[in-house]
Amino acid sequence: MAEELTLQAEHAASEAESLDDLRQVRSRFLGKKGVLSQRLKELGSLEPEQRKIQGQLVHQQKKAIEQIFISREDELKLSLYQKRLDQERIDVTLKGRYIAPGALHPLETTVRIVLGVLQRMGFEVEEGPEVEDAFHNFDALNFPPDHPAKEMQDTFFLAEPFKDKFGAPSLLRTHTSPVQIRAMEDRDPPLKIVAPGKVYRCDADVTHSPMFHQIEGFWVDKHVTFRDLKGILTELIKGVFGESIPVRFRPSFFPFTEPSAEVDMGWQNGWLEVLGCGMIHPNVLRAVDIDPNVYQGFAFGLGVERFAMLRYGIPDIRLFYESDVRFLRQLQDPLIR
Ligand code: 2NL
Repeated sequence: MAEELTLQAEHAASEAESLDDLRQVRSRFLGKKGVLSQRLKELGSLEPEQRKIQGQLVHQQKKAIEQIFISREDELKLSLYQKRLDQERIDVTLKGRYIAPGALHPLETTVRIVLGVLQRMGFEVEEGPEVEDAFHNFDALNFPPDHPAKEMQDTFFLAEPFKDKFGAPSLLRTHTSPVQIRAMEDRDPPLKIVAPGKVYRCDADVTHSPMFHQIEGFWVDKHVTFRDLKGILTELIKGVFGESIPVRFRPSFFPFTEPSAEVDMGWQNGWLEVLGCGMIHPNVLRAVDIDPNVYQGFAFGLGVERFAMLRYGIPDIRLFYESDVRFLRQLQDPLIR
């Protein structure tokens, strides 16, 4: 009889396959209303002599059954742990997945080379909005009202409702000059700033893209002269294309500079135009409340695509925008980050 109960407990415990199961089974034997509690209560109706003998027996039985459940619980916990170990195993010896390292686009590399040379000569880099108003893109730059660049066919104007504060349509900037106009509006000279970024013109062929990149720079202070312009721009071209490259300055015209010049570099017993520049026109300084009798400065602008095409010998501007890795890999420059 007594042995039988222990065997029953052993059997029931071994059938339990989870800790929850086991708890329920255990309470059938050891709980407040369990079999053993019942046995202990029944002792009360026995003779004192019998009660003592039976009491010891029930007590031993209870100890034995408690031990059965403790063992089974240990066994279940161990097997659940083993199961987790098997299921959640990761093979730390597996080879990692290859992640191809990215590389800079040749236009970005070119921008960084140019900015690097200018930063070493004291220029700060500044950026501005690509959607502009006519004042910052044209009027402040001394464009006459009838200048062809302001025509629909040359400039991308935004459709309604994008208007400036005078009700004129907003536009995609055609050069990065507005960044410099904004810098002069916001701060007092001395200012020595270079502005890289995307610009937009209605134009498309092998050397023109409706979106391209420009870098413009300017320096305004009390004693900036045309000699500073020549010295800094000569250093810029030699810094980008090589110390031995010949450089020449040729008279030119821009509405926003006077005098203006085009800069050429020597190439294959001829000359190649690489950038435009000039002394900032007094009207431009006046438009941003700088007194041209106190301050003067020079400014220059260059096309990043043109620089990159010359530097790498690329015949077609569209190659920059096609994301063809066979082209891009040939121009990777591991030294520029
Ligand atoms: C070119 C010529 C140039 C400027 C850009 C400039 C900017 C301000 C005032 C005066 Cl805020 N000038 N920029 C001056 C001369 C030439 O660019 O051929 N770019 C591709």
